Amino acid sequence: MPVLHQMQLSGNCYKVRLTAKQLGVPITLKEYPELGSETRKPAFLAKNPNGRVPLLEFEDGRLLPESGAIIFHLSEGTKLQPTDKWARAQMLSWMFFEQYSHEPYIAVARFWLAFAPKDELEKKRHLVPEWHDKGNAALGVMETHLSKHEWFAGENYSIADIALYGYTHCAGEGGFTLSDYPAVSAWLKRVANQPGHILLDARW
Ligand SMILES: N[C@@H](CCC(=O)N[C@@H](CS)C(=O)NCC(=O)O)C(=O)O
Repeated sequence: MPVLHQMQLSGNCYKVRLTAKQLGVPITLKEYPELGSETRKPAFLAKNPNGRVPLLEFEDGRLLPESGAIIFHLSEGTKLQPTDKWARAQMLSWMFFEQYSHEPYIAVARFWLAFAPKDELEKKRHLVPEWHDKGNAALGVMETHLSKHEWFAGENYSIADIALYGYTHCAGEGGFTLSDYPAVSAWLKRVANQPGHILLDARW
């Protein structure tokens, strides 16, 4: 069975657990502490030189890092990816948006404000306004799209929704006010109502 190297509280790892659960793909979890830099030690770097989770390790030894690539691979040919060529391009477009314009601000604000040691946070405090400005800009882009569409790619729930749900649903922990975004808030409920949905902190 593939092993997901992961941290339970990471939204990036949650995307993989949610995708696997909704597709019925069996995986086992290997947990790493959120703090302590375990993923920067030689044993882990030998598996992922980028020193980050999620990392999916297959039984034959193949290793796949990056949440977007992992959920894309797991869901290939399933209901979680559109078949229409344009909708598939839209799916990837939103997944790249999540990685460049959303996660670096919303996930980072959440980590430092909700989980990092307070003395470490103080060293980063000057960056918080920028994280909030850019994170709110990303939420605004999502709000505009969701005011006119039910889902991010095509007519159905897909891995683009999972990728964006990972850190949007818990953005409040990073100091964002989700009630300012009614279309995003309604979409969060639609995602949470999908069959097989699991919570970020659900035990495996
Ligand atoms: N782009 C990567 C980001 C992965 C990432 O930032 N992982 C964090 C946890 S959310 C991590 O491994 N942090 C530990 C470290 O950087 O040492 C993805 O989407 O998988």
